[in-house]
Amino acid sequence: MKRSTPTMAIALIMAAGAAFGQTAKDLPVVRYDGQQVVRVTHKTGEELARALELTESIWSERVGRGPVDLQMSAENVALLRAEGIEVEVLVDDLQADVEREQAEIAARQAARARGGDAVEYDNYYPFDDHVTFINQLVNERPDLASVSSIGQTLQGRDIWTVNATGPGDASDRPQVAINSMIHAREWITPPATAYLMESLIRGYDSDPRVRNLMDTVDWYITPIFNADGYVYAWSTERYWRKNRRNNGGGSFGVDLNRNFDVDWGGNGASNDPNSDVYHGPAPASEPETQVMVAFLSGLDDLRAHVDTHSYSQLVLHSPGTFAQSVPNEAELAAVAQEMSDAILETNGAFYTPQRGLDLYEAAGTFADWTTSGLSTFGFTIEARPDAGAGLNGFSPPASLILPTAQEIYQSYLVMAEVRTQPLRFVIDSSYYDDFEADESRQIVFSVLDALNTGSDNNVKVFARQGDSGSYTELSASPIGNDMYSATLDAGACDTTVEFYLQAMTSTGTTVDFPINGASAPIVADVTSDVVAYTDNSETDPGWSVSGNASDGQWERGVPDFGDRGDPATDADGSGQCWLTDNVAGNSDVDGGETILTGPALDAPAGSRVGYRYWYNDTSGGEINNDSFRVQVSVDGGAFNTVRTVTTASGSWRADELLEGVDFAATSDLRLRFIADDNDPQNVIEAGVDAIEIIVPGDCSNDCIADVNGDGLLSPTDFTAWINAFNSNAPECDQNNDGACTPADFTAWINNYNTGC
Ligand code: 0X9
Ligand code: ZN
Repeated sequence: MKRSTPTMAIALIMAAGAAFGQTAKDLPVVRYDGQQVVRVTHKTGEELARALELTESIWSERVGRGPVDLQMSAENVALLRAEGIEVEVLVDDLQADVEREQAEIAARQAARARGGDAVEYDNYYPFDDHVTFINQLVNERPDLASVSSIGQTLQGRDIWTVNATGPGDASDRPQVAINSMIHAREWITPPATAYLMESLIRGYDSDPRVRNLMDTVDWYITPIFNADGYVYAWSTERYWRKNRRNNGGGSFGVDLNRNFDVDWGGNGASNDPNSDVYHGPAPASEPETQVMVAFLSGLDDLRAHVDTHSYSQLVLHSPGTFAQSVPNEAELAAVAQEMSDAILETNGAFYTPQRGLDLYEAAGTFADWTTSGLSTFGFTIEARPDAGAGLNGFSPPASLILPTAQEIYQSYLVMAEVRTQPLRFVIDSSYYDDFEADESRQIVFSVLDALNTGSDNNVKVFARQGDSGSYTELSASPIGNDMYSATLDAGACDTTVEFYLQAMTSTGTTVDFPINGASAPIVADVTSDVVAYTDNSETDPGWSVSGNASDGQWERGVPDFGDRGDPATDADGSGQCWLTDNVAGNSDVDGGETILTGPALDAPAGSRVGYRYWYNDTSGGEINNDSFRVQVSVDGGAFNTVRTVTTASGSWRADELLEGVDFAATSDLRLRFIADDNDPQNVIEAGVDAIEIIVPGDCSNDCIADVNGDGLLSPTDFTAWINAFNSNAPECDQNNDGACTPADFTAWINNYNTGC
């Protein structure tokens, strides 16, 4: 491998002296004038060797097989071309690209709303902001998280590590360790761990899955492992990779991901201090490596670890070199597959699961060391963008930060579940969001063995109306594929339904979900919203299709499943939906817009529109050029765009429109769904289904004496009141004194006579 530091830059580094001011306004000092990033498609080993010889720095994951991304001077690119080697330019002028990125970061920073978090997912943030954000989160919930320095970097910076776990004694809980930013130029990685910390800490109260994982797992999260490198990449040299070791002779940096004591010095690591993959003078020679080794070795039950990198969209597992033998390789592969699936389901991005050595050999990596040295499950994730996206992979557009953080977060959760939970319960919150008062609701969930190998049994649901009293055991019916369904009664408006799931492992242990079942159940709100209109796409109430797209116009039907990112089924299970170009194979929109305009609908004041959509633009061309837009006209007048979706959904998504929008009752509410192909190269697929008009109910208008909630005042409400009294249910309280006493009987009679 070649040295990574452009020679002409050395003097400038010296001139920079100590680098201060980690803000986007200061340009990194090292310049990349005359440098390009190119993709070389080599046809022989000689061609690859020649390209590497002329390379300044290797950017790509895949050296050895297939095309490789290289940073190289324009002159050398010309040389390669002249020698007949196939070269595609990804970044024409790297210095201009660094300046573009820095200007964009500064502009977004300036435009940012005041009072936000120190780190958000709309921009790249320097070291200090990440440290501020960590402290902000920990200070918000000292009952759930703490931060400590596990030791110092070579230059004396703290390696901050957040410990997140639910309240109570965590000493018996297994541990999971996650880190990012081991390679200084991989700026999209700290947002992934920031998102994890934020979701665990801020989601604890509201998300039962998070609560379960916090109450059963002791999390250790190190967002910025190579702190010196990250600070240096912001201040001085944007595409720096290693730590900041002075190797002597003008050479700097040890690759921390070659410095661990696992096949140290083996294939894919270099003994040249100038190399980007320099393994250092000895195994764990670097303070950063030593700190991490000592810290993780001190954990008594480490179940899994992820080292988060970029780019190329991969989930890698051991072994990373042929010299290593890894007894649990098959299990590692199975977990990597689950992680990749979880990522795909989040936003439609595919991360290839594979063995590290099948990518290329790399000796002394962090994740191989956790796998072998600590006998745990270590993974290397390579974040977005995809190697084929034609982008500067270390400086992708900021629009990729949020989807990347979201999908990698899902893979962290799945990995933790597979490695720590005796059973995995999966329930989508859309099944229990907003129960409708006095109605019953079907919930669907799955119960999986750790790796979905064994069988589960005794699946039960326990539920109660309100937040006190005993739970009723409900039968959960198997509906195939490890899935179960149960029907829950909602009870009165403005109350809650509480429930938890239960199953028995193959070894006879009963497990509740969330873990503390009856004492910390899933809580669903009960509202009196009414669905006043539904269109499940089985008939056509008057939709029309227009637009200038040359192919791929909206059609109604049962999805004709292709392999280009369109849905396999409709959204609501009725069979049909609206889809762009409903054919197998080449089914996307081409050359413009296809517009689906709905019939005039009745909508009472204050109502909302619910619908489900599908959107994908995962292959071909530039990402984020195309869009799926939703427009509404409430009064027969102009259409306003109320949604613009540019991130692939990868699954049917539920959305609601007009929430909080003031409008008078209308009989002319119209919807419009536009799938827009701006980039002829790009495959764009869209779908729409399950349109609803939701009319908000007002719980205070509910008649309190209508105890059984059937909308009528009748003697059956008397029996219902007696039952409520006997079970101490919330409807018992007729005089609104917060208690259920015999005085409520007189109150019920009064309420009944008043007729509410
Ligand atoms: O080479 C690395 O350190 C990692 N890739 S990166 O481009 N982010 O530097 C991947 C190492 C994965 N392990 C193996 N390929 N064996
Ligand atoms: Zn890396």
